[in-house]
Amino acid sequence: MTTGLKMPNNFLWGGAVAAHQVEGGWQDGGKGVSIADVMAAASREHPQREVTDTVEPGKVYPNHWGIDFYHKYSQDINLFAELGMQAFRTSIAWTRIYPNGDEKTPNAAGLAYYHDMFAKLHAQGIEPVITLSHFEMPYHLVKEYGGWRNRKLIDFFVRFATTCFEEFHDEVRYWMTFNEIDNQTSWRDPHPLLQNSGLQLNPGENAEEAMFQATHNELVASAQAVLAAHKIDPQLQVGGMLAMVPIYPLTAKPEDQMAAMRAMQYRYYFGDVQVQGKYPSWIKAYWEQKGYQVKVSASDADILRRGTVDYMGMSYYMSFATKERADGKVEYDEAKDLTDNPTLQKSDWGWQIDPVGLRWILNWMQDRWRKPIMIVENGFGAYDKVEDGKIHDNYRIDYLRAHVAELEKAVVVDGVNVIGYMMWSPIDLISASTGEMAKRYGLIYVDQDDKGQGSGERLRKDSFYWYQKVIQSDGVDL
Ligand code: BGP
Repeated sequence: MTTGLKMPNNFLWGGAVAAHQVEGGWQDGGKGVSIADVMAAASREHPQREVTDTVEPGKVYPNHWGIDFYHKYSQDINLFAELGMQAFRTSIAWTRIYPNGDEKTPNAAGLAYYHDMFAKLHAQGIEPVITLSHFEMPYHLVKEYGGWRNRKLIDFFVRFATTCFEEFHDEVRYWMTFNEIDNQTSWRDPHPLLQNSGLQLNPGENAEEAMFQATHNELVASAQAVLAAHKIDPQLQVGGMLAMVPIYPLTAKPEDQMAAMRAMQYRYYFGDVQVQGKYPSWIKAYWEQKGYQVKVSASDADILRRGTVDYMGMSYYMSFATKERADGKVEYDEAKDLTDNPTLQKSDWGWQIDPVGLRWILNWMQDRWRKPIMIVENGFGAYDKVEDGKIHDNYRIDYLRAHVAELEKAVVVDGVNVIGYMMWSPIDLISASTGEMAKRYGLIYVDQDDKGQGSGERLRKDSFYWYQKVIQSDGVDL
């Protein structure tokens, strides 16, 4: 055992999933088709998940079955309670509430499903924490409207959010609008765009300009949702949610420092807008230099100013480094210039492991935004082996222990206002980037392979017992 620092009594220890990665039941209860439902698993021919217009025979669509949480949530919540979880983060699948996204009235069966899930959680003393949009928007909104490039999406999203706040405000206090809205700055890879904002690029279209417009519309929708929530119930806490990835300068060379600062500005302007209610100054200069015509109306600016978030949710998995560009230009495009940090080890999927980076980024967020922070994802994807019904996942325990230790220093030593830690994930689920089951994150093993075959049985891994003690001891027993 390692001795950690005691965390505050009201600190929320928990675990996180997203609806499309666990629920399955993709056509049950009147659910519509989401973007995740038409994403085939990555394969050798398609190293990134392919989006197909219809469900094609021979392709694997793992989100159709998830881990069957749609039917098994009661038993899984019992396991979460045994683990000692105080909070459970999931998303409300938009397509269960508004199957196509543009209906006027919600689907009663979808509302009933989440009412029942929240009742089960409360009966076990577990607080639900809800994301409204987690890579699972209605596919109809992509096909019919072109995704978030279209301002009509603002109204559809706000209608969905308002329905959720009205329905569930007595059951859910903590909300987040868009999961990892910032990962769309990696715009050269089409997937962040498709998964987040349903953006399919037109031939010849400038991807970066399209990204700025779509995400502007999302930011306005997010701010409007915050305003709607506070009007319905001033107790509600609505946060943004960002993938926090420290981008360090590779060396002490001033040009490398400049490159790293630019990369951080570029990725985290979303947080600036959501917390400070306006775009940072660099962005307008940048749009002008590039000749981008991003439509930001006066009323948008007013909504952004008023609809600032109550806290910031974040995921943390890894860090990157960057250096001066070969052409000497100081550009903003982060995706081009990220490089490995030679001081760090990587996971089997090439994700660089950096526990100290968590303490670093928590301090950075506190200094920049001065809002409460909720860690709503942090975990380790790995291949697991079952031996005599046991899973000895020391590598996962090592990862989590090192990260929790740094989180505790950030809170206790540095005074950063972190209100919760929801690890990813209490239970194995479908990987968002690859569609694999084999990339396992869970403390609970699910007997199921990449094709959905297996008994579906749940087994407690060694990490389950480890995290149980962490929670019981308020973070002291690491
Ligand atoms: C985050 C997503 C999650 C989750 C996690 C792990 O970006 O918010 O949905 O999947 O990453 O990523 P992956 O499943 O691709 O390994």
